[in-house]
Amino acid sequence: MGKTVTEKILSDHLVEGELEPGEEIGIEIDQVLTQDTTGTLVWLQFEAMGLNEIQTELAAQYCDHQTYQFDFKNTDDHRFLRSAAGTFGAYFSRPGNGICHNVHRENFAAPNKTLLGSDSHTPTPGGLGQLAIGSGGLDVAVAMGGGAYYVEMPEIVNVRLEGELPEWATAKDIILEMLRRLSVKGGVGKIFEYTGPGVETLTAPERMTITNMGTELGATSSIFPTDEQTKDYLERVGRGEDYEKLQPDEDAQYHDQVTVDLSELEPLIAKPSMPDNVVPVREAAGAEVEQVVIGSCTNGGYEDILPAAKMLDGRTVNLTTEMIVAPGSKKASEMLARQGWTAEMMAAGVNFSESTCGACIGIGHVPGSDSVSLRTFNRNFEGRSGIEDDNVYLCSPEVATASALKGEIIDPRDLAEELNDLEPPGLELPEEYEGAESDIIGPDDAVDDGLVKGPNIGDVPLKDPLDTHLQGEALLKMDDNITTDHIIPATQDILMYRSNIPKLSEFTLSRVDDTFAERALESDGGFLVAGENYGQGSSREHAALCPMYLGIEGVLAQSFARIHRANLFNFGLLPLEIDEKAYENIEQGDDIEIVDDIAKAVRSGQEEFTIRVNDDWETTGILDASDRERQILADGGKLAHVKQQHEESGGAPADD
Ligand code: MIC
Ligand code: SF4
Repeated sequence: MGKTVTEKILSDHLVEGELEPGEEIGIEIDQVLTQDTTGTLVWLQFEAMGLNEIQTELAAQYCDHQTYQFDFKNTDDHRFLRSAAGTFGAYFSRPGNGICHNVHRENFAAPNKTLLGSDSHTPTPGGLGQLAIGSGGLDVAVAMGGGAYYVEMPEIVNVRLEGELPEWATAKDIILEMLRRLSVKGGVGKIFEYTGPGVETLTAPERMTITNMGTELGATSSIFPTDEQTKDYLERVGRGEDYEKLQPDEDAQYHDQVTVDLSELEPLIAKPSMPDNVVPVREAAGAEVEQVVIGSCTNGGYEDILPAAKMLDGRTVNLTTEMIVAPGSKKASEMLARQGWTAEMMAAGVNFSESTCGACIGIGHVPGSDSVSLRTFNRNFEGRSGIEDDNVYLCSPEVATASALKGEIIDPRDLAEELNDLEPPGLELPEEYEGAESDIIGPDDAVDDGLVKGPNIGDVPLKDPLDTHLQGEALLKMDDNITTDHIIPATQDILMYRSNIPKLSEFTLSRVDDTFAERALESDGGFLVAGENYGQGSSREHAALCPMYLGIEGVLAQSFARIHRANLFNFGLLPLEIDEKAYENIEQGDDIEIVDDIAKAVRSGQEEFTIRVNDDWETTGILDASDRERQILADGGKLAHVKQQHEESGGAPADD
């Protein structure tokens, strides 16, 4: 039987298991990436496991999320990351050099390789035929030490692209259309593999906008085949030799198919406050816009900003609208500056930011109260922009720029009609992605100054092995689609404690209930209760580690998002699936008891657990876990488990 592109890469990298959907597989990782807000824990855990040298072909440490360094704690984190990269053998991308996904695709991403990253948008280079997966930091640390990465074999869905995009419709509209149809849960347990005649009409950067935001579908990854467009992009970034042809076999079998006719697409927009709340721009038109931001790992590339620059050329941003451009990489910034576009945009009223995630997680450019902000980003979860009750819309750079010119949400086709001389800017790649390389320090050039830890950088707390008996209060009951931004928000006041777990834990779930952390600490153990898709969004393992630190024993939810579920195992928290009726009947404050001898039952492979509520009624919780995950859970989390394995074997941290 023929193979899909995903199966081809996976079979080349398979070290354990079979490529059967739902089965756990172990794969070898070629490249890893990590960033500043998840990276400190990655290296602290790498160190705690007794590892001393990177074993993957390539490891890259980026400093991109909090580059303004408002607090010495951020600066100390960056210094620690530089020293860790140097000590253990990773590339180091300096603060301000750009967003990890943008810099990685320009410098290292390559077809037919596997990439694991401690950031949920790691699948971005899927647009170049790389199989890239986001995970918690501990999984990245293990992979860096030479251990396999374990993941449930996803179903492979064929996304067949037909036709060609009409004027003013963009790659962003393709992924927004996918979100409109499938929702933020639609990709859980799936890899979206793009095929069909529409593929060759899209340049590699356009493909990477789609694979980047496949994360918002909840997908394990998204990938394109490789072809002349891939080769062309790799040549322009100066790495033509990395090209490999990768196409699905003609008789490849997919588990499902979605067809998108590109020629039927129009400019779309995701309304507040979920990326799947998608409508045609014309349905949202007329709302006054106070802020427009172009940037992020989704649409912050040179190719994304150039159309905006062309649309702004000789025009002025509306007087009551602020327009900010934050290029995704310093190279993009440098190129736009050298070509004169930066000056044109500034003259039009644009405010330039350094190359950073920044506003995407509420660090800088926080919208005003009761105002609309239009962003070319990938997430608009409530409060993520840095203000509660925000009104953040997600759209393409073209829609964002048209709206900045008009001062209200407008379909660029309608603005073109109003202005007469506004031409569709189209998409143009530079001859060569040219820029200074001074901000990437290779492992051989690193300054050897040991691990430099500031006073805010603590140890990673460990959990005891699983108890035989679990009982405690349902400390918090939550709705569907709770994001990791709810569990551990990423705004500046909180982000600076990412390397200090006792302090960071004080903010756990504060966005849902600001008494939670105190109540959790006071109670002796306890549970979280949630609806569907609990823990969607970011890969931050702090969203499992902090509840663990506060004494939470487990989460009872209708379903879990993939990365967060893995993080719960990694930190020894019991993730039990409950049905809708149980979810409805359990109230916050109820007493929850897991009746079975939990440690024994988890190790032995038991799937159904009896949950007794208020010593009054019972329901069943399902533990859907592999043998490996069960051992990790029972040992009190992956760090304890891997340390033990490593000591026993004296070798690589294989955690099986
Ligand atoms: C995000 O987009 O939410 C982040 C911030 O990039 C996170 C990583 C983090 O929490 O540090 C992600 O997507 O994994
Ligand atoms: Fe950075 Fe935003 Fe991309 Fe996350 S989604 S990596 S915060 S730009």
